[in-house]
Formats: sequence, C-alpha cells, structure tokens
Amino acid sequence: MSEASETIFSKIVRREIPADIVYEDDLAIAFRDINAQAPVHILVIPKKPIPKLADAQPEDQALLGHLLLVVQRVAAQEGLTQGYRTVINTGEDGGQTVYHLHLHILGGRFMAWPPG
Ligand code: DGP
Repeated sequence: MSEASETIFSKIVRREIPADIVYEDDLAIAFRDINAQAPVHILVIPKKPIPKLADAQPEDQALLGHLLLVVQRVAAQEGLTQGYRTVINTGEDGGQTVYHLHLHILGGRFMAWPPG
C-alpha cells in the first residue's frame, strides 16, 4: 500500500465518503472500522494527515496526547467498562494498510496476547 498522504481517511474527514462517525472535535474524528475484528472496533484519527506514527514530529506532541484522550472518551461512550485494547499499526511489519495515522479501539470481548 502506498504512503501517499491523501487516503480514504481524509475523504472520511471531509465527508466525501460515508462512515459511521461516533465522535468528532476540531482535531480528531472517530468512526467504526469497516472490517470489525471485535464487537466494538473504532478508529480514532487526527484530522491532520500524519501518514504513520513514525512520521509524527515534536510539534505533534499535544495532538498525540489528545488522540489518547479521545480513545478514553470513545471507549467510555461505547460502554467498554471491562477494558479494551488500543493498537497503532506502523508500517509494513506493523501491518499498516492505510497510511493516515489511526488508533484502533477493540473491545467487547477478551483480547488474546500475543497478537498475530
Ligand atoms: P491498519 O491495518 O492499522 O492500517 O488498519 C486500517 C483499518 O481501516 C482496517 O481495519 C480497515 C479500516 N478501513 C479501511 N478502509 C476503510 C473505510 O473506507 N472505512 C472504514 N470505516 N474503515 C476502513
């Protein structure tokens, strides 16, 4: 998959393609993963198209922290009181397929360890 910064997630941010959006603020948006791997599977993304975690810069520090607080908020909104897993796939070995930074929230079932 290419690392062009314009991805399908930018189109979701701009409402050019539909998504089941569960949260939005000035900096971030969260929507249900189209290929859910758990009863709850949501992606939290920055509106700024950072391709992958390895590309984030020191000036993104506050944004990265904000994304974690959005994860916390969305998980609470989804009723994930038993816990949840947060995953950031980075690059080829990380299994990343969409090159717009995103945090997976997986919940609603027990998450095995180690992951595949
Ligand atoms: P990753 O492997 O970490 O890059 O995960 C990308 C995720 O994005 C994958 O779980 C499927 C999801 N996805 C890909 N295209 C779309 C889409 O058009 N809409 C939604 N809602 N999710 C998508």
